Parts: sequence; structure tokens; C-alpha cells
Amino acid sequence: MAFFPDVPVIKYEGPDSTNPLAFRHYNPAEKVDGKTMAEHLRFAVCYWHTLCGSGSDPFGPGTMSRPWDDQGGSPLDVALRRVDVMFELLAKLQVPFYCFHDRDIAPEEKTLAETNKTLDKVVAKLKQKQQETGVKLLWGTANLFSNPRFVHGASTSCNADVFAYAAAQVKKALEVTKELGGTNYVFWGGREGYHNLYNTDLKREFDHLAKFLHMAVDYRNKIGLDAQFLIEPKPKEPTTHQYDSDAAACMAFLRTYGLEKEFKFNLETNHATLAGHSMFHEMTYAASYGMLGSIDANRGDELIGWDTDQFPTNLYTTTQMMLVILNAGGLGRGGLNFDAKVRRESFEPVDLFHAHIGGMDAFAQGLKIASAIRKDGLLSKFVKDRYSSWDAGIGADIESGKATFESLEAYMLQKGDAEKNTSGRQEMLENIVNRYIK
Ligand code: XUL
Ligand code: CO
Repeated sequence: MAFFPDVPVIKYEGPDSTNPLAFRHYNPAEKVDGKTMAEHLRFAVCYWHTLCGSGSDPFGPGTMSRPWDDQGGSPLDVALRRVDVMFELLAKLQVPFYCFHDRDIAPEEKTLAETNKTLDKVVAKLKQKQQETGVKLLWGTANLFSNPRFVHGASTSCNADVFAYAAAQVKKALEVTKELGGTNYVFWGGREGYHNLYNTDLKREFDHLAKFLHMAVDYRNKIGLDAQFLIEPKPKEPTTHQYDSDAAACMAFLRTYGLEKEFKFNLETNHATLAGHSMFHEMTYAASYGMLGSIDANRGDELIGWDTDQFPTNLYTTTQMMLVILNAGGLGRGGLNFDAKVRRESFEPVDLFHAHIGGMDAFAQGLKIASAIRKDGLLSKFVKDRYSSWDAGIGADIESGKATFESLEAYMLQKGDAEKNTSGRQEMLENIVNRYIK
């Protein structure tokens, strides 16, 4: 049975196509720099927004028309039907990966034991669908934020029992990720943070978060789960201050607690902008330290101060992201997961296709633009020349550790003043980038 009877398999028709249900840039088999677009971009669809998003907001209930949810049966029946919907969508979009939280794919029951049993039933169906289609799980994760028991956080809760519950839940989610061959496992902080410091023992909560992650690493190793662990930074929402604020804060946390070798980052565009950074900054920072793991692709709204999770369409952003990815040698075992939701007003099933097509084309175009920029090498040459004073002479002495404050003073007393500075040429470089945006 088809859930999207009017939607064909989305095909590449080229930049001049006016067919809204076609790719204009994403051509999975087309090679760019020796790799296919599919290999470069490694797209994933997320379960939570795409299949579970209702369109509700603080002012009103859901608006989404999702006929497959209205066809009756128990919550488990609905969950099993959604698996078919997801795999039809993936096939029609030619997307090779998907991601989920445990609670997206199966309903919660009265006890943890019953919940795990129900989860296993859906996992069995997902596994069968993966085998039939060749689709893979990019990452799994656990929802440690929706249920009211997590009101004060999960591993950072003031209630030790909640830490224990979260541990049991993540243990199961790791097992499920292994069962489905997931290549990554994501830790997004959920409610790990605080609203107010009057009631918070910040240091104790950080210690508990680290203890939790060490236990997760131990269990991953124990069961032989071959998945890269990823921390997903976000500065605020739902809490006022999330502990995993941004890539730099996460780096400091991981190093403080001896976890830096076990984790990389899953960076999300709208989280970067909420932190007051560009995604270009977050990705460049992570890549500089070998911590670029995977991407949650979306965008915020310049006029709204919360996590709007819109589909990415901005070519400057996708170009900058693809520049960092290409410079880093690719996404490795990570991918580009659309952690994005259609607007409340875009309530028809076909809108899910328009949204993903737009996002995929924006990244395919960004890939082509970034590749052309790299091929001409104007930006990289400019940066290399800009730092040339460090390649020899006094710069090389400083970098190699030969110089001291005394030797630098002697050098400068003899020279009298520093060499003249040269222009940073920001405007010229921005103009150069505009030459490639087409
Ligand atoms: C929340 C968010 C999550 C994570 C997975 O802002 O991005 O959906 O990606 O827990
Ligand atoms: Co995310």
C-alpha cells in the first residue's frame, strides 16, 4: 500500500527543471571530486519531526494531516504502520539513512520492561525493512526529556532514581542501535542544564553527566557496538542554560573528564545560531580539533529567538558547511540528517517532500559551489599568504618553540618596529565567493 500515492520517486531533472517534485541539483550518482554526491552528502531523514511532528505550538494543537495515523489500531499498530511510511518516504526521496529516538518509533507502556518489549517489536520490523531496502541507521538515541520523570534532567537530575532510569533506557537504546547496525549514537542534552542557579548544584550535575557518559562508553565497549559517540551541543531550550552549550564548551567538558577520545560532535545549524555562532564557526572549530562527527541540518529564523528547525535553503550556509566538510576530507561515518520540520501551515503529506527536496538540493548545490571554490584555490591561497610570516624567520622560531620573551625582545629592539600589516580584504573575498554562487 502506498501512503504517498501521488508522489513519484524523485528524480534529478537538472537546474532548469520547473517540476517541484524533482531534484535540480542532487544527482546521487554524479561525481564531484572523485566521489558521488550520495557518498559526499549521506542524507538522513529524522523520525521525530517527519513522522511524529504534529504541528502543535504553544497557541494551538496539531494541524498535520497524516492519514496513516487515522487508520485505527493500537498505538503499536500505528507505530508499525509508520515504519512503512518512513521507508516509502526514504525510497521516494532516494535517502539512504534515517535516525530516531527510542520513543519516536514505539509508544511508552506502563513499565520499563513492557516498554522495552514493545520497542523490540518495532525494531524487528525496522530491521526487516533495512534488509529489504539497504537503508541504514545513521544514528540512534534515547529520548530523555519528554516524560515528566525527566523534569529536572536525566543524568543531571537531583533525583538519583532518574539517573538510574536514564541509564537503563540508554543501555537498551545502545542495544537497539547495535541490532540495527547504527554507525553513530547521539547524546543531545535534553533537559541536562538548569533554569535557575538558586536551586542547582552545578558542579555535582556536571560530575554526574560525565559519570553517565563514562558508563555509556563502558557499555558500548562491553557489547562491541561499533558506533561513534556524538555529543550534540545546544545552548538553551528547553533549559535556560544547557550544559552542552557549544562545541568549545563541550570540548572543555570532555577534556576535563577524560572523555575527549570517545566522542565527536553532532553539530546542528539552529543550535549554532542560538549560541550566537554561525554554523561555519561551529564546524570550523570542531574540524580543527578532529571532532567533526555528523550534522543536523536545518536553519533558524533571523527574527525568532528559538529553535524553529526549518529546512535549510540558504546557499551561503550550505556552501560554507560543504567547504568545511570537503576541507576535512568528508563526513566519514557521519551524515547530513534533516533535523527539520515543516511549518504548521504546511500540513499536507506532500509538503514533507517539498521540504526534503529543497534541503537536499541546497546541499548538492553547496557541494558543487564549495568544490569549485576549492578547485580554484583563491581562498586557501589567500589564507596561506596571510600567514606567511609564520613560515620562516621569527614566526617559525615562535611556532617551533625556539623563541622566548628575551629573544623576542632582543629581535624587536634591534628591528625597531613590526613589519607593516596588510589588508584582510574581507570585501574582496566575499565578492569572490559570490562569483561561485550560481
Ligand atoms: C533538539 C534536537 C534533538 C537531537 C536528538 O533540539 O536537535 O532532536 O537532535 O535528540
Ligand atoms: Co538535533
